[in-house]
This record gives sequence, C-alpha cells and structure tokens, in this order.
Amino acid sequence: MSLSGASERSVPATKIEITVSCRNLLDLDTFSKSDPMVVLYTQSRASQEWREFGRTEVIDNTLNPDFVRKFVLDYFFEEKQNLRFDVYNVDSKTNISKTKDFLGQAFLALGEVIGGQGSRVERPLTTVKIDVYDWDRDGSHDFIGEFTTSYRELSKAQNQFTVYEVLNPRKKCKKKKYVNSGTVTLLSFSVDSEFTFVDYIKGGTQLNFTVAIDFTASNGNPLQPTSLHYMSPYQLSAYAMALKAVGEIIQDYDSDKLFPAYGFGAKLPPEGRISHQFPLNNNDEDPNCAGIEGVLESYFQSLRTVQLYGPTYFAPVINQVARAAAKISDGSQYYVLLIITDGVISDMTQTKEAIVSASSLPMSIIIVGVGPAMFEAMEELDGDDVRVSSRGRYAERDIVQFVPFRDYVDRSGNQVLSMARLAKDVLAEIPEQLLSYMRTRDIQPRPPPPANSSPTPAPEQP
Ligand SMILES: [Ca+2]
Ligand SMILES: [Ca+2]
Ligand SMILES: [Ca+2]
Repeated sequence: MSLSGASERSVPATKIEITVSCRNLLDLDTFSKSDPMVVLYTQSRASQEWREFGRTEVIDNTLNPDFVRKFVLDYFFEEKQNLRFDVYNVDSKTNISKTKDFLGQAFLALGEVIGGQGSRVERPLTTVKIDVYDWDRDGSHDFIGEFTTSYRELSKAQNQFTVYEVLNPRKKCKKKKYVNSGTVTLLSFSVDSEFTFVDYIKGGTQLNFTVAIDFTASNGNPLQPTSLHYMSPYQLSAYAMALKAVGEIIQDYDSDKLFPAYGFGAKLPPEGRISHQFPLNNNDEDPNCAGIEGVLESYFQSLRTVQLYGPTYFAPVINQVARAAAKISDGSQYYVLLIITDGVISDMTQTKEAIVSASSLPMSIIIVGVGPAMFEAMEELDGDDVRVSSRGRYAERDIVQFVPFRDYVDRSGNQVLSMARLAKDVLAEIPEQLLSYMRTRDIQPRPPPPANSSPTPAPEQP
C-alpha cells in the first residue's frame, strides 16, 4: 500500500469546525494582560511544509481567551492531518505582524480532535519556561530569574549555541537600568524521534488481512429471516453487510488485495466433519479470495453448502494466522485477522492463550460483533481496560480491537450510518499496535523507495 494511493480514494470529506480556547496564558504585557491570538498552520503531506490556514481574532486583556472565529477544515479519515496552533500576544496598538510575542504552540492531528472525548482535546502549549535558582543546602533556594523558550527555538541548538537572558520580573520593575540577571547558554539539544505508522507503510511494510467468519448455529438458520446469515434475494444479511462494509475499509490497506478467507464452526459435506477453519472458496491449497467481492462470493457459496453448527472456536484461526506471522520478524509484513462473529464464544480460555502467544508477533486481530448480543467476552478480548492474560501470563501488547457493528447501522439494520466512523473505529488500534511491535523489536522503517521502483514480492499467506 502506498500512502498517496490511500489518499486518492474518493471518500467524501467531512467538514470539521474547530473552536479554540486557551487557559492560563503567559502574561507578557507590563501594564495589562496579554492580548492573545491563535494562528493555525496545516502541514503539507508532500513537502512537510507548514502553511498558515487562518487566524482567530485578537482578544484584548485576557489570559483565558475563548475565540469566536472558527476554523473549518476538510477531514479525511485515512490521512494524518497535522495541525499546529501558534499562540501570540499581539500588541494591538501597533502593526500586528511586527509586534507579537510568541506564547507557545501546540501540535495535534485532526483525527485526535474527532477522537477526543466529546470531540474535545486539550494540549499544553510547548513553550518551555525555565526558572533559574541559586541552590542552598538548607533548601531555601534563591530565585535568580526566568526565561521562556519553545521546541522550535531549542531545536536551533542542534546547529548553534543559543543564549538566553535570565530575567527577574521583580528587579525589572524596580530598577530602570536593569538589563538581566545573567545568561544561560544551551550547548546541545537532541531529539529521539518517534516513527509513525505511515513511516513504516511508506518504507514498504505490507499489511496482510485474513478474514474469518462465524458459521455456528447460534447465528440462526440461514433460511429464516431472524438469522444473522439470512439468505434473501432482497437484502444483505447482517453478516454480509458487515463483511462488505468492513471489507471495503480494510481492502485499501491490503498489499495485494488477496484475502485468505475462512469459516469456522460448520459441518462440511460430504461426511459432515466439523471444521474450525475451512477455506470459504473450498480450496485448501489456496484460500485466497480476490478482493472483498471475492470473499463475499465465496461466503455465499459456503452458506449454501455447509451446515451451521458449533461450538464456536476462535483459537484455531488465530493460531493459523500466528503461524504465518511467526515466520516474519523483520517488520516487512504485518498480519491482521478480521473475525466476524455473533460473539457467542466457546473457547475463551484457548482464545486468550492464543492471543497472549500472538502478542509477540507482527499481528493484530479485529473482531466485528454482529447481532444484538452484549459482547462482554469480546470486550474482554479487546483488552482496553484489562490486558488479556492466560494462566498468569499477560499479553505483551494489546493486539485486539472489537467493534460492535450494530452501533454503525440504522434501526432497520439495512444501512451503515457512517462509513467514515466505522472505518475509524475498525482501524483505530492498528497503527499503535503495529508501532508497539516495531518499537519492542527495535525495527526502524526503511527509507521510502523511489517513486518508480519495481513492486515488492508478494507476501506469504497463512
Ligand atoms: Ca492480502
Ligand atoms: Ca484493544
Ligand atoms: Ca478497543
């Protein structure tokens, strides 16, 4: 997958309106409070350059401004849209561009605003305030003075010494001739960079999705309308809808658009053997289906031939993908197992054991819950509150994301309300799960290949 490919998708953009407030800003005006203003910059993905997007009004005499002017941006869920907010104190009596003190800045991605609780996020301004003291053994250290700086200014010290004037506000007020209380020189500055999901994908890490579908009897007889697998010429079953919607989302991230697809918990013809991982296309040698259309086709074909049975075992299919993931530890391949289920699990103990074992592998699991169940077991496997453990051993990383599909469809169950929201939640934990694997294995992203390089070899399929 290449990033530019993903961004060329014609997912309709959502307009996001951003309102900015600040609290406890530095007071830099001598006789009154600061007059703050915020300038928003957006980062170009191609050049990484920051460009001014707009600015708020200036509010006089406050350290806690609630700005009225809003920023309206286009939101693309599959892009990381980096934003930078610079806060200035404007001396409103003079020319704005000439006289403004920098109060600090905050970085965040637009997705974080949307993902924040109540679509609200708080960030400390990265202005760094440094107090300088004369150290006393008895603890009564004497304040010498202070200065402020910012990340941007600190980073200049990578090439040059930076000298800061240490100022004591009290002395500054009292003495007319006061210059400073000494200087501090920054001799060196270094940054440990954190790589992003996109850095790895650009560097050639391939995502491989495997699909597994619950064919157990708890889903109901496919010939009856109450079944989650109901075969009707007029509308998609709950499973088909979930598979189609989620499949379309993950399809763009899969490197070769080939999906090994399995069913579990069915009785197979002719002899009626119960299987917990049968290829939907009935081809043991090559379970790959071409695109999500191919998976859907094989799913319908299987529904007509197998008998829904039980019990519901997740562990076999998890272990199957884990075996493929275990063969590759250089960060070039990352596996994602998508399980679509009604959540009535019979092998919770074995599944937890399988997850704990898989947590050391380049692998994630997305569980999509179909139907009206409570899904407590699925939430437990998601492990967001309590890390999954088995026999006293905790999973090394959280590798599971659970999404209850009913939260994204209308009352009739026939229509996905927001593909963007579903996509965001389905993919929500993948970037961090991939990064946590790379971090713990100390794998750095490779430099992106030149634009017209030959395609990378096909990944190994489980
Ligand atoms: Ca694939
Ligand atoms: Ca999780
Ligand atoms: Ca989760």
